[in-house]
Amino acid sequence: MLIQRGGLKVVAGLGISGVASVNYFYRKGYQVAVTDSRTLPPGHDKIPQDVVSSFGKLDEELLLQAEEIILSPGLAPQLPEIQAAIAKGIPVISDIQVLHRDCKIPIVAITGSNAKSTVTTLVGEMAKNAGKKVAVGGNLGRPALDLLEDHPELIVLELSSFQLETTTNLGAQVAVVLNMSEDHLDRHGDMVGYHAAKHRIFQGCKSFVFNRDDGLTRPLVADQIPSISFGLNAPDLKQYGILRDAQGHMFLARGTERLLDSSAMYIQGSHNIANALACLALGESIGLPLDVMLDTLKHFKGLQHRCQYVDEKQGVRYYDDSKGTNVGATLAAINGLGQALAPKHAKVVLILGGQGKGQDFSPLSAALVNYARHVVLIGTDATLIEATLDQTISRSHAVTLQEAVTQCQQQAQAGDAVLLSPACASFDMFKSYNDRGQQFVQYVHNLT
Ligand code: UMA
Ligand code: ADP
Repeated sequence: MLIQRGGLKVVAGLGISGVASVNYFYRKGYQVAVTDSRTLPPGHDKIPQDVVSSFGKLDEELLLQAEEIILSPGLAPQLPEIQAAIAKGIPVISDIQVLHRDCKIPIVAITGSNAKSTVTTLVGEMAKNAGKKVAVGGNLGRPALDLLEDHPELIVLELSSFQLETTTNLGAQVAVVLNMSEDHLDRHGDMVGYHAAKHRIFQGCKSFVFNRDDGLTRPLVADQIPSISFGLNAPDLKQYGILRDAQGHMFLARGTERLLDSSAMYIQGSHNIANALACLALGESIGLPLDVMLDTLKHFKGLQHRCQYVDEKQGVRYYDDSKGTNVGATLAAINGLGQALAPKHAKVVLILGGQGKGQDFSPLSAALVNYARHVVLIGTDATLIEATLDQTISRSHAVTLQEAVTQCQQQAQAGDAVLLSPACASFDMFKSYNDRGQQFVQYVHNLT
C-alpha cells in the first residue's frame, strides 16, 4: 500500500466482484477490509495478505466502521447487518457505482430480463470491429472494476438488477432495459421492486434505447433526452424494426431502409432478431458505423448454452438452453423451436425445473400444449411447476439430469427436438448454469 487515503472501505462479499473491489481500493492506496458470511469464500487467496478480512459471518462491527460499504451483488441490501449500517448513515454502494465515480469513460449500460449477455457481447464486438478500444464486462465475464486496467475509451456493461439496486446516477452514454419478464422475485419481492431496480439504469443517462413491444422497458425520463426504439414491426423514421418482402422474408430495417435479411444471421428466432435490432440502436447511439455493425451481426455465432444445437441422435436433435433461467427465456425457446417443427408435425421434448426464484410458471402451459410432446421435470420446484401445467401435457419426473436425458430419448420421435430450457436457476443440483449445460451436452453425446 503506497499511502493511506480516506476512511475505511469495507467490501461485503468476496466473490468475483468482491475480489476486484478489494484489489481496486488496495492499488489506489485506500484502507480496505472485507467480510463474507462464508468461512472460506471464493477468491480469499486472490487478495493481498495484509487486507483485514473477517469470514464466517457478515461482521457487523467491521461494517459499522466503514466510510462506505461496497456490497457484492450476491448479497441483498435487506440483510440485517447491511440495514444496521444504512441506519447509521453509512453509504452502501455497488462496484458499478465506484466505476462510475472514478472514471469519465462513456458507458453503454445494458440490462433486461433476457438477452443481456447476447446484446452486451454483440455491442462489444461491434465497437471492437469499429476500431474502438472497448472493455466489456459487468454481470458477464470480467467484473466492472477490472475493466479499468485496460484503459479503454468505451465500456460496455451488462448490469443485473442486483448491481443496479445499489447504483445511483450512473450517467450512461446510452442505457437500455431490453425486455421485462418475471425473474429474481425472491430477492426483489415483486415485479414492482424488480422493475424499480432495473430502471435505475436510466438515472442520468445521456440517451436511451427502448423496446416498442414491451411497455415496461420505457423509462420515465425528460422528453429532451434522445432515444431510439426497436421492435418486431415496421419502424417509424429513424427507428429500428422489421420489413417483409412479398415472399415473407424478414429484413432488419431502419425506417423504410432494409438493412439485412434476417436469414443472413447465424442467430435465429424472433427474439434474436429483436436482440440484433437493439444492438443496432445502441451502436447508432454511440456513433458506430452501420456497415461494421451489420457485418458483425452476420458473423456472430451466438453464445454457449443459449438455444445451442448439440447433436442429433436417432433423428432427434438436442438443444442446450441451460441459460434459459426464467419463464421469458424458456417461452422464447419453446415458441422458436416449436414454430419451426410444427410444419413437419414434430414436437419439443422439454427438460424443465430447478430453483424457481418465485416466478409464476403458468405462462408456459399454453406454449407447451401447442408445441410439447412431453415434459421431464427436475429440481426443487418440480412439483410447484407441475401444478401450473395443463392436465393434457404429458409429463414425468427425474431425479438426475442424466435420467432426464434418458427419459427424453424414450419419449422423443424422429424429427423432434429435445430441449434443456429449465426456466429456473441451477444451484439446487449444479454449480452453475454452465455446469448444468456442460453435463447435458455430455449426457447427450453419450446417448446411442
Ligand atoms: N454469498 C454468501 N455470502 C457472502 C457473499 C455472497 O453466501 O458473504 C453468496 C451469495 O448469496 C451468492 C454467491 O455467494 O449466491 C455469489 O455471490 P457474490 O456476490 O460473491 O457473487 P460474485 O462471485 O461476486 O459474482 C457477482 C455476480 N453474482 C451474482 O449476482 C449472484 C455475477 O453474476 C457477476 O458475473 C460477478 O459478480 C461479476 O460482476 C452471476 C449471476 O448469477 C453471473 N448473476 C445473476 C444473473 O445473471 O441472473 C444476477
Ligand atoms: P441474460 O444475460 O439476460 O441472461 P442471455 O443472452 O444470456 O441473456 O440469454 C439468456 C436466455 O434468454 C437464453 O435462454 C436465450 O435463448 C434467451 N433469450 C435471448 N434473447 C431473448 C429475448 N429477446 N427474449 C427472451 N429470451 C431471450
